Amino acid sequence: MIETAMSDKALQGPLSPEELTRMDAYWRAANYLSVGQIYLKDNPLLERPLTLDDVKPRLLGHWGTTPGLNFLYLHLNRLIRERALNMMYVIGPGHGGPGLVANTYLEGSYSEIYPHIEQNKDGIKRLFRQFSWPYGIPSHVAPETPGSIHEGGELGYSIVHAYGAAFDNPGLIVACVVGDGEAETGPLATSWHSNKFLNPATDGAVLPILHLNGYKIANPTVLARIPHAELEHLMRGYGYEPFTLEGDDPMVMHQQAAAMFDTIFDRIAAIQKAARGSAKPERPAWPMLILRTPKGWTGPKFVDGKPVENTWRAHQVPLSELREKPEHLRQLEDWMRSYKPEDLFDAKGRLQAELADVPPKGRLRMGMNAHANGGLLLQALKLPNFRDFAVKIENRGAVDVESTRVLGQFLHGVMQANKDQKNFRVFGPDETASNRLQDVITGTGKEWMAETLPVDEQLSPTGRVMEVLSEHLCQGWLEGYLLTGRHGFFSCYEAFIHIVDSMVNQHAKWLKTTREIPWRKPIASLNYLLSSLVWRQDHNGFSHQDPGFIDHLVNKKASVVRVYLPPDANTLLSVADHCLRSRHYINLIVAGKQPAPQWLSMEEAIAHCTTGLGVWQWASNDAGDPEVVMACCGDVPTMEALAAVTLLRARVPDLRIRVVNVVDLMALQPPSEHPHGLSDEDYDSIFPPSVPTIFAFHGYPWGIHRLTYRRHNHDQLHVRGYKEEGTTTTPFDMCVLNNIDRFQLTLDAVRRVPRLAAQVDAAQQWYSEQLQRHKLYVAENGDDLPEVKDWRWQKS
Ligand SMILES: Cc1ncc(C[n+]2csc(CCOP(=O)(O)OP(=O)(O)O)c2C)c(N)n1
Ligand SMILES: [Mg+2]
Repeated sequence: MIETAMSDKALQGPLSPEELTRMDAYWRAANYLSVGQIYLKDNPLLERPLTLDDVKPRLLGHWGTTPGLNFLYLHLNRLIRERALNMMYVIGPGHGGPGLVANTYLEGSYSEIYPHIEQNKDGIKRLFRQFSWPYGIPSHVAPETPGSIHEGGELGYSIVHAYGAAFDNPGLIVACVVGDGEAETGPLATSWHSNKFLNPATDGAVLPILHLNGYKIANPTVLARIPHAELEHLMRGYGYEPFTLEGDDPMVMHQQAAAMFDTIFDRIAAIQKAARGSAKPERPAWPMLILRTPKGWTGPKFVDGKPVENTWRAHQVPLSELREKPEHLRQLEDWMRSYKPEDLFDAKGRLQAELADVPPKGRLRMGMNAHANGGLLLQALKLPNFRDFAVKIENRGAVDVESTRVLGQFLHGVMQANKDQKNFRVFGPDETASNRLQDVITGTGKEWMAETLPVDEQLSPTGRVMEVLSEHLCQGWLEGYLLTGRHGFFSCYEAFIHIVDSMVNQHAKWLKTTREIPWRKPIASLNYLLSSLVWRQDHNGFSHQDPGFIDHLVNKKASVVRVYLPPDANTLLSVADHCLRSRHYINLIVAGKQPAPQWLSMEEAIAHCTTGLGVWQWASNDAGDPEVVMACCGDVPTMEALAAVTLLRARVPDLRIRVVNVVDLMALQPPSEHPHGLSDEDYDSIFPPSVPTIFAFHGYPWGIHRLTYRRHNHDQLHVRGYKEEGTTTTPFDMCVLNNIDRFQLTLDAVRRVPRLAAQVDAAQQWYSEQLQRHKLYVAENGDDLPEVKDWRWQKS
């Protein structure tokens, strides 16, 4: 029989003395198992006095946030059990990994997923030993942790992930713990606004819980050191109804937490009921909780004479010199025994039977929530036939089309086909229409729960296009949406996608790791369209010119990233269809929105995308034996390369030119590096090792060198690309500034083909004249030379 002394105050509240006793014991069990994971490799139930042999050689982990996380998990468990709620958790301070491992172990989900971690003494010993241990489990709420979609390693994304999970999941409640340090980050600060995009009738609920333990690693937190009223005003200003729970007496806190959570969940239920019975749901003031408890609650109060509990010193491992200071070992033992493990576990190491009913059962356990293993719930998208959206090609390059506008029509088809299934959304930082995808908005509108005015267009509380001027929110919402088993598409200006570089890193890590965890099922890929490209920043200039996201992604694990640069609308359609069907990748599509020539019929486009790169026979005259390969990747570089081919033909009519276009960038890498890599034989037959290749690339030229440095023709590969020269100027002048223009490519070819050595001086002279003509013309007229602007492809 577990017994606990109680003050009068602790008896006041919704919990009966028995339930209060049980809940506190359960919390102690979670805290005990958390401390055990950080410190012990043996003697898991403290059946004998603790010795240094029981302690891990390296003490790694974070205690400070953990008792608060355990407290919240406990009280959420009670709500789930009493109300049969469908709830998942997102833990911003995911460094409190031991707490989540402890709780999923106590509720049984951990042992179901990892049967070797049994519900007995041996199991607890393994549970302790594996934590932060080589080839064991990481110290954070990692992909290995049951019930998680969020590692919380890089702080700032908890709320945005929680909202992404809640969209289109009307039955789901996402409890989201936000660290008070985490709350200082930019992405988190803007994430509160997600409530303007959540429809209480058709989406689920997010309960943000600000974990105000007062400290970060080495400092107080801003939100803990402003007057409490100011903090509540801040939350009200963000549109929430704040509830505050503050204290450090566990029994009193349990009662107050139970009462407050009852009120909060009544509020959520009332909001949803009202919205779901209304023709026009309004934006409610959703409840949020401020939990003000000590950092390192219930841990050592003082160590070496310095205060630890309720200070930043509690952040990681409060007693870290066990080997040097016998006093520390004694303190650790006292600390662990203060939870009374002998009351919590039976002689075999099983949780006492009377505590077994504290957590919910089966699928209701947060560690077992199917939404947190989104691949389990994933339904394939219904895709219209992308061929139906094809651009007709009568004469190659004869008609200009905005390729992304065609994509927008296809995406509109995708949106309509999945209207009832409600598992597809498009995200963008206020640029969907600017990137010419506006057709996707038609019929469904843009999600908007804030005020609307008569001047507004296409805003709707049930919109499926998500537009907010925060790349962080777009990225994070989409990640949360994908991780819970849905599909999406993110379009962004090329230069500004770098804002989420770091978030992409984290998502790529998640994908890489989960691929290796058998119980995690594959999820839909994260699809990017980058448009408003470096070469066509007519309105903006240098600030908007940066193709470096390609380089950023290429660093990631080959099993995770795919990069496509379709040269025209039909290849773009084929690539987009492929990406929407794919699983567990990050797909990057780079395609222009400006009117541009169209090259391939639909069937040719499909064949080209299937091989990833190939010879464009219709543009080549090499008869299988080229003297020069003109390679290109990206829409503008493709046009310049083809224009250079026409100029070369005029200068050297008998020059045997091969044109190669690359649509799948990773095909350039050897297959040992990337699964899309062309075999060396195929590569050598396309880029013969002894033949010079002039390569016009959309991005930074070094990227191509890096991908091909092991290829046999690498010494013959000469790449032109963006080299950080730019301003507000004409489209062709951008090419000239970066030496990727047709005149330069023509000169490059003449220079590199040995047979043309005698012509190099003349070609150099011609090149200088062209540039002079170009410069004078654009400076005088503010526009490109007519022969450039009106250039059209001609076969001969
Ligand atoms: C973006 C980011 N910057 C810095 C860190 C390093 N870091 C890890 S924990 C931490 C303090 C977090 O404080 P808080 O959010 O209050 O968490 P808690 O107090 O609950 O541990 C910091 C700065 C990080 N993980 N992510
Ligand atoms: Mg904190």
